[in-house]
Amino acid sequence: MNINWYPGHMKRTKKLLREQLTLVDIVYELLDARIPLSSKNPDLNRIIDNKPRIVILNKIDLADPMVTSMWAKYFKEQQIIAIPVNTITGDGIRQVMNETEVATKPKMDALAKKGRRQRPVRIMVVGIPNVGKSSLINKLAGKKSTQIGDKPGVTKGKQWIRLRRDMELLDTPGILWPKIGDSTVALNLAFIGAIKDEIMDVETLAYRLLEILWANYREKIIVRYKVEREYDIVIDLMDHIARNRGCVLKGEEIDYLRVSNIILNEFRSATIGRISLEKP
Ligand SMILES: Nc1nc2c(ncn2[C@@H]2O[C@H](COP(=O)(O)OP(=O)(O)O)[C@@H](O)[C@H]2O)c(=O)[nH]1
Ligand SMILES: [Mg+2]
Repeated sequence: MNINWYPGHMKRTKKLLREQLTLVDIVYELLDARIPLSSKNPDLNRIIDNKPRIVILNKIDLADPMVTSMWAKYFKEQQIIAIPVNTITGDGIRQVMNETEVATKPKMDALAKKGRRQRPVRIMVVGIPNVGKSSLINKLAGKKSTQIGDKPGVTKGKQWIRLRRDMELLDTPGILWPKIGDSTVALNLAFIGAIKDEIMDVETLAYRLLEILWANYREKIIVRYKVEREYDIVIDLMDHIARNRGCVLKGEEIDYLRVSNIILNEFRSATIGRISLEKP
């Protein structure tokens, strides 16, 4: 279904990830707050082993705040630290740093006890494409951070970015492949734009999204598209939105491609409102 993730590519990605993991003390697992399950790679648990991990629910500015709170609670109940973050504004970043200190303290204390030289905590970011890894690295690095040159024994080309006196970050994130186990996951990833629209034609994709929004976020659709009556048939609702937005071709024919792009774009930019597609 997603042609970019053929087995050979997955195998190479996994190998690289394992190599990167040997270098760090803690992993930041980035998820999209709108679809925390669909944007998760369940294989990561096995690959990380017992390394400390912090789940970062990213793009909270686009997600339904009530649902994001439910997710934070859900992860907490499973003894997993999960922090809602906006990597563009930096909301939640301070909490990430505080939790990093707490989560790595046992290991750093143990090293000190063994008489090892004190060194900064080493961190890396992992996640599927488009979840915000580069944005997070940039935000964490900030302006003041200093690049630290290659170290002996460290994979060539890798750079460490000093975040604080006691923390450094690998400048290249670990890339995870999305786990497209069923069509719901594929759809969720396509809705947020994490995988190419090509998995399905844009019109079907927008139609499927509109079905979900009409069922779960009806109020927002009513307000955004000036809906004035009930629609039992979603295609009729789509026609209404098209006419409302002037997506009409010659002879009063509906321009489905144009209205579909409008719906997808306005969902992805949260112009329709802050919407989550998965609840715990
Ligand atoms: N609204 C919003 N957009 C974000 C956030 N974090 C990242 N993005 C956007 O998501 C897109 C993908 O981000 P990027 O860092 O390149 O993802 P990567 O592929 O995981 O490295 C970019 O357009 C970012 O500007 C966030 O917290 N909120
Ligand atoms: Mg990137």
